[in-house]
Order: sequence, then C-alpha cells, then structure tokens
Amino acid sequence: MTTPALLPLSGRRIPPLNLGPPSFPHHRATLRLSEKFILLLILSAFITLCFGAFFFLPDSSKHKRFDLGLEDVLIPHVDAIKGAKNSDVFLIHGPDEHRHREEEERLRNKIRADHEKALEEAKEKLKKSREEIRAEIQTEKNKVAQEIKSKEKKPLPPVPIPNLIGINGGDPEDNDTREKREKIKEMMKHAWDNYRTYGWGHNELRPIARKGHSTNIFGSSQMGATIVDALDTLYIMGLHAEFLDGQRWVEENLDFSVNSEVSVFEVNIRFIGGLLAAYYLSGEEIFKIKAVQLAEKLLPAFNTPTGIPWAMVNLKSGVGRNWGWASAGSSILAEFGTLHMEFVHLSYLTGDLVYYKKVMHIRKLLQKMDRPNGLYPNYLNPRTGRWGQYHTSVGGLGDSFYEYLLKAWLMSDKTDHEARKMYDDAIEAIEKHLIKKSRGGLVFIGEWKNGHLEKKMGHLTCFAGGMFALGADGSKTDKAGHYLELGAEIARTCHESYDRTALKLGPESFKFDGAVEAVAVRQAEKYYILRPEVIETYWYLWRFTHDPRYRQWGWEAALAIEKYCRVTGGFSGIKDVYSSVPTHDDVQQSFFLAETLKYLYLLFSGDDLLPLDHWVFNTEAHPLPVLHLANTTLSGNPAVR
Ligand code: DMJ
Repeated sequence: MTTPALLPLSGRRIPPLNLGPPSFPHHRATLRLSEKFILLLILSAFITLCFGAFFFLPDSSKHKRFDLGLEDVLIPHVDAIKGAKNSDVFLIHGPDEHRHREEEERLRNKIRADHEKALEEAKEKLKKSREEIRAEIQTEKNKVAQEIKSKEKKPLPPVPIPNLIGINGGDPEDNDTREKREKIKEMMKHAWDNYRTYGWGHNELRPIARKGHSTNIFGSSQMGATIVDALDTLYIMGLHAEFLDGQRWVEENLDFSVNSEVSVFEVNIRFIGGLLAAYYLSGEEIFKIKAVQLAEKLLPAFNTPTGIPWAMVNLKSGVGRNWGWASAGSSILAEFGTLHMEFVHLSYLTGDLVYYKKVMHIRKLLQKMDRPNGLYPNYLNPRTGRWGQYHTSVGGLGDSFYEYLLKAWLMSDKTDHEARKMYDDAIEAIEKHLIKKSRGGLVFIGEWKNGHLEKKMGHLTCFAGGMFALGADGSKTDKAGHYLELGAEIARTCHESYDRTALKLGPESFKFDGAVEAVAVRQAEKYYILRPEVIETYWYLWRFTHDPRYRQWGWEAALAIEKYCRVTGGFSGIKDVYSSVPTHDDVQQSFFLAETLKYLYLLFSGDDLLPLDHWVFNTEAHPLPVLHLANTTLSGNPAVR
C-alpha cells in the first residue's frame, strides 16, 4: 500500500486570525491621555518657575556659573558652548558676554512663547465637554489598539527555509512491516478521535472518565496540549483531515494571553517544538506566528540575577518562580538546559537574536562552572549561580540537557563544535562514574547522589541508548563503534526491564541490587504512563544498525500497549506492570501521541521518512530541520520559501 498523497496544504488560505487587542492596551490608552493632562500642568508650573527665575533672581551673569548637570535639564541647546570647553565649570567674560546676553534673551522669548502655547492648549482642553473628552480618549484607545494589531499581524522576516527532505514517504519494503505501520496509524487515530470527542481543547484526555485532563505543568488554562503535541505525528502519518482540524483549532483558539503559570520547559518542548515542527512540515505560517507569540511570553522567565530561567512563569504577569520541591530554590538542569534547539530556530525564523542570546548565555555560564568529577549536578540556583544538591542523573532532572548538547551540534550541520565538546566531555564523565555492568551482565546507568552511586535506572534514562547511537558518529578519538555498542547495551537492558514484567511494559524505574536486576522494587515505581523512551531507543538503533531485533522489540511493546492500555475511550497508563490484571491511571498523556506512536510509526517506515542527516528531533520527538548555519546568519536572509 502506498502512503496517501500530500494534500495541497500550503496553497490553502488561512482564515483571518482573531488577534483582538488584549485588555491592557485600553488601560494604557486611558493612562496616556490622562498622563498628557498631568504632564501639561506640571510643565506649565515648571515653565512658570523658570520664567520667574530668569526675571526675579539677581543678575549674576558677569560671573555666571553653569553647572553642567542642571544645564542639561534646563537649557539643552547649550551643548555647543559646553563642547567648546573641557572643564565642567567655566566663566563668561568680554565679547562672549554680549553674545551670551543675546542668547539669554532668545531663550527667554522662547520660554515665554512655549509657556503661552501650553496654557492655551490646556485652556482649550478644559473648555471641552465630558463627551468630547471621552470621544478623544476613545479615539486614542482605538489608535493604540490598531497599532498593536498591525504589529501582531506584521509578517515575520523571510528566511531561507532549510532543505525539507523526507516529509512524507517511508513506505515499508514488505507487507508485514506495512501492516504493522498501518496498525500504529490506527492506534493514533483511536487516541486522537477519542480526544477529539471527549477532551477537545483540554490539555489531555481521561479515556475512562471520558473527559478533559490537565496537570500543573500546563497551568490553569486549557491550551489544547494534545492538539499541538500531536500535529506533526498526524501530518507524517498522512492523517490530513485530522491535521487540518487541529490547525483550525490552533488558528481560532490557541491563546497565550492567559493568567496562567506554566512550566517553561514543558511549554517549550511540547508547544514551541510542536508548533515549529508543524510549521516546517506544512508550511502554514500560523504555526510560526503562534510559536513566536508564545516564546515572547516565556522571555520574562529569564529575568533572574544570573539569566538562568525560572522553572515556571505566569504567561500574563511574567512573574517567574521555581518548583517548591527543588533543592534550595534551584532551577533544574534538564529544564533550563533543554531550550537550545527551539530557541535557535526562533532566532533563525524571526531574525531576532534575543532567543539565541538567552540560550548561549546559559551555555557560557555552565562552561565556567566547576563540575564535581566532571559531572553536571541537576540543581542550579538562579539567584546565586551556585549548584544545589550534588545529584547527577541521565534520567529525570538531567536527561535532555545532554541530549540537547549533542543535538545543538547536529542541528548546526555539525558546526557548533563547542556543543559537541561539552557533550563529549559530559559523556566521558558519565561513562566513568555512572555506567556499570550488573552481575548478570546488564549495562545500566545509575544516579550519583551525595557521593555514592545509586544502582537504579529510570524509564526516562532509557532514551540514552538512542542518544549514544546518534552521537557515535563524530565522537572523540574515533570511538564511534564503542558508542554504538554502548547504545545497543542500554537498549538491551531497557528491553529486559519490559520483558521481566507481567504486562511486557516497562516500570518507571528499576534496580540492580544483588539478585534484583532490571526490576522495580517499590510499589511507587511500578507504573507505566505510556512513555516513549525505550521505543525511541529501539528506533535510533534500528536506523543505525537495521538489526531486526529492534523492530521485533518495538512490535512487542506496541502489542502490549494495544492489549493493556487501550480502552474504549483512548489509551491509559497502567499502575502496576507486574500485576497481570491491569489497573488504569485514566490519563492519555500528550506525549503518547507526540512521541510513543511517532517513534513506533517511524520504526516501521523506511529511512527516507525524516532522514537523520536532515532532521533533528527535539526531546518531545518534534522534528526540526538541520540549519546550514555556515551559509547563512541567524539574523535572517532575504530569501523566501
Ligand atoms: C517527554 O515529555 C519528553 O521526552 C521529556 O524529555 C521527558 N519525558 C517525557 C515523556 O516521558
């Protein structure tokens, strides 16, 4: 079967955007006019004072002293005189005195005229009826609103769109693989359709209660996280009617002017990443516009003494803060260290370097810091610029920081050598201190806590198998073979963590302690919430080795998800993967559509779909094109798509 042909998306007209002015500009307009009156009155009083001073103070011009500070305020145009002298105090004598008297007279006349004009204007205003003043205020308001509207609609500067190779296709080479790919597409449709029916516009879906769901990472607003996260998966699967439905929702409803406190990291990887990927794939400007609008709202999070952003920011007020649970008020490495890809693309597309500068500042700051054993701790205080607790992890709290160092290099067409070096150095330290082999021969990545290695690996850490494989080419001293092998070992360990459960789905974290290997011990670690990391690693290993075991392992996982997580209203996470009777958590996570199903679909597609030398996937599996930055600049270029 062939992949359905692409719909002519880019030729379609987008309905006009609803960019009505937010409420604060009206307030600003009102203030403007009132301010004008107040300023006018103050100015009149001030001018009168000066005028009086000239006429009634004793004439000391024979030995007149100009204090330059005051002079700047009172007589701005004596700059020429000031420039003639080097000293900041000088005396005026002889012929200069005559010239000075003339100048003084001219100034007096000007002040008198200005004063009279200001008084006339004030009288005129005061003569007006309340209605007339109200009408003027309204006109002023409309003017400001109009200005804001036209600013928002202003097209972003054109830039050369990178080579968009392989945005469709990937037809599998045999029937069996094709059927598997079709099955994954059907699962995506089931997840999407149910969200469409029961959770539309909410952030996520509760597939059993059949209603919307959200968590604090998205704040208190319904921002349609599942829609934005799923767009590119729908697109590459050829689900174009669904994609257009999502696009329409984005055009008509996605609004960031909300009084809501969101996670900067989550909003960046899911929303900005999702919107940018949707833009590159479809060519629809609306996605780019929305991504930029959102990015502007995140910028106040960087207003900290160090420039390390807060974890959360209120989209309306711009007030930021950190998670209460984070060590000593710290920001989290995996959060402030996972902005680079999206922010570089934002600068590329807008020609505005502000985004690029923010992430480069973070990088420079990290480069300067001491690293215990060469490891980056997970916590950094944004006020003091000091590390919090010495806790290092390649899983939760640390993971995607390392991933983004590697991907910054790949995304720059391998020209960002600084990022590559930071990645190589970090991985070297990780290998030395955190990676071990269990008694049973399983290679695992532990966590460094207060001076000792905890032999525990998270489901999140399993992404590292794919990262090692992706970073193999270009590694220091030609260790490509070694890193590919390391990636394969991690994939094997993570597969074991799935295989050793009743449901063949992996737990949230698993231990390597004595007889216990790759198995969760505590009840609180036995859940599976539709996470993608293990399947992500299978896909990367498949792309680099074409070893059939990765497709086989991926298919095992797909079947287990289908059997135990699928419910009539969508897909749900599972509370205990060791119990043969699954208990559902009743949440269909947005990353299930963005990542898990996308990686499965790619696993059963040909390598020509989103080839890895042209696309780099952000940490939420949103593909962004490689930027050939050596041939262009981040501040835009006068070429068009
Ligand atoms: C996703 O949101 C991203 O992959 C992130 O980097 C961490 N994990 C979740 C899914 O498990």
